[in-house]
Amino acid sequence: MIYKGLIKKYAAYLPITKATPSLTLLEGNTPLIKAINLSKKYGVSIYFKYEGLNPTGSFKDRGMVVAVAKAIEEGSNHIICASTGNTSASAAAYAARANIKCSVIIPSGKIAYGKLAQALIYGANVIAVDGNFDEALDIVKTLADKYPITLVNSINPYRLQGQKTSSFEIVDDLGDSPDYLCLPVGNAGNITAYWMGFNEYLYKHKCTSLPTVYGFQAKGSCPIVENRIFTHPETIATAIRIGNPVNWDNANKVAKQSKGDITAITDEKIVEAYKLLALTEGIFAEPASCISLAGILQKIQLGEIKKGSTVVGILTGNGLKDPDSAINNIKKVESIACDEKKIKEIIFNE
Ligand code: AN7
Repeated sequence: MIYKGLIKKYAAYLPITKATPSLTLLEGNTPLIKAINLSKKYGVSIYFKYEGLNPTGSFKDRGMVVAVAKAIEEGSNHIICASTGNTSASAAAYAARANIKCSVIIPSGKIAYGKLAQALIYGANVIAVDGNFDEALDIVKTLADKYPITLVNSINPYRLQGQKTSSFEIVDDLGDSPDYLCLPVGNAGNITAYWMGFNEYLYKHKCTSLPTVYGFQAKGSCPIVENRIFTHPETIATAIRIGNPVNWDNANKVAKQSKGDITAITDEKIVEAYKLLALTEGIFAEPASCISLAGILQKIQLGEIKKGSTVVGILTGNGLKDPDSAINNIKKVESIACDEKKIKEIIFNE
């Protein structure tokens, strides 16, 4: 059957009515890639859900397509969000597709270059502020309360509805839930959405069990782990540089109900995993996404992820979003004369 996008495919599971406009960039339907080399090394079946292959290069498209379709159904012609980058790229693309206005507020200097390029080329009204994500979100909430403009951050319940469809795809691919699900946590919308998805599939007898969910925050930006607001969150993983998560309570509920937890990973370990994923599996994901692999390795080492089990790590965003992180973390390329002998020496001596 030809794939017609997430809303069509999962209409029965989504808050869709006859009045919901059909909107799609053919989001979802992303590959679940087995990490063949890492699985062999650790004796664990490790799979990656490569959400970086969505139309704007991140998982945000799943929720955004539903949020924008519902906004239009409800008569809105202008959406707004605060963003660490990926939400703004996605909002801008779907607004362009649907022919409505989009305004995005981003923390100045703290979003990856590719994401900024996307928001601009899709024609959003991009406002960079001297402040972090949390401060930008406060303003967006106030504006959406006062004026006729629809907020599409993950406070908007349609976002999580769309995002839960990734769980359906994982179960459909594996034949059941994995033993463990590992993913990054920023605003904790995604972890909440995945849990909803697995529970809904369990209720509909599409799977027989639920995964243990392990969420990971960056050490310099881990409000849920330390149970305090971070007023100055810092991490190389700018996507999850969030100090006061919207879905904080839900993240704790998911951890408790699934017998998992939310733990912190240092930037050093994130960068290690970022390189390892590309080098050993040929998969390029942005730093925030690679916290999933860093977390998997930590849980294997601690014996919490057992040998012989099945693990799914969520790679939330494409590595191409953030070329600076790659270039800054690998040795510099020096240019030399275009000379066969010199090049030969380098190639065979490396
Ligand atoms: C690649 O774009 O919050 O825990 O404004 O871009 O659901 O917030 C991005 C979050 C993980 C965290 N990985 O997901 C934004 C934004 C990537 C991300 C997360 C984000 P949530």
